[in-house]
Amino acid sequence: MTREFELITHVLCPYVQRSVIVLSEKRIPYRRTDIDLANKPKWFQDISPLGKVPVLVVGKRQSLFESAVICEYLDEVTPGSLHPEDPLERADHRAWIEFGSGLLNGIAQLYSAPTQEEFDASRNRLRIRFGQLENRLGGGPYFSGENFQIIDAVYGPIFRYFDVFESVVDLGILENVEKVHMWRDRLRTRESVRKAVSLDYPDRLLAFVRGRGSYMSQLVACGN
Ligand SMILES: N[C@@H](CCC(=O)N[C@@H](CS)C(=O)NCC(=O)O)C(=O)O
Repeated sequence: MTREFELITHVLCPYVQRSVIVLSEKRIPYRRTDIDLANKPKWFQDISPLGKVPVLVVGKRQSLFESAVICEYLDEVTPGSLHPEDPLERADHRAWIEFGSGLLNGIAQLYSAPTQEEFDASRNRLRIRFGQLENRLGGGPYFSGENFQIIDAVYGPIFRYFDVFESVVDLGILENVEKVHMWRDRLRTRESVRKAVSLDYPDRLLAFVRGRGSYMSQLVACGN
């Protein structure tokens, strides 16, 4: 494979982390370019139809957007596979990857909720979702058993939010979900997952949440 890859990223973005983890798992060389999403460069807007990261620039002319698409593409153009061979199982993984994107939206609602009432409502919705995930999981250690796959790259960044949040505030969301816990623990120690963010990620994430002016901003400020 002789293509050159550049990943356009943001330091906090969980969708970026998915692509970074897949790049790392498949040992694909690439260049990473962080951008400021509050001040998007014109060249970025030209290659990102939705104005979102990640974008994967392939060679000199082509680029891809949407993290799930990027992960599958990277998987397909390199040896080995991080996606199930069986079409039904693959489709099921895609569905649960989408479920993971829903969880990310739920987490954003949680840390952005302006009032305690809305925060509690977001928290309850997330509890229900993680209960559904618990019911779907098998014996582990990864989503589909022994092998780390794209879907594991999707959930590593989701659980990372809770690692950081729970270091300063007791959210009580991931309760009574034993399989989720075991999966989360396994992902936390996976090298590709650990190294998908910089060492100062927890501080940056907490600073970001403190700056939201939300109910959770206050909780994080008190607990820190
Ligand atoms: N569905 C997209 C979501 C990507 C996304 O929401 N990225 C956020 C950062 S985490 C973004 O770039 N937001 C910029 C904006 O909406 O202006 C994917 O999977 O790639």
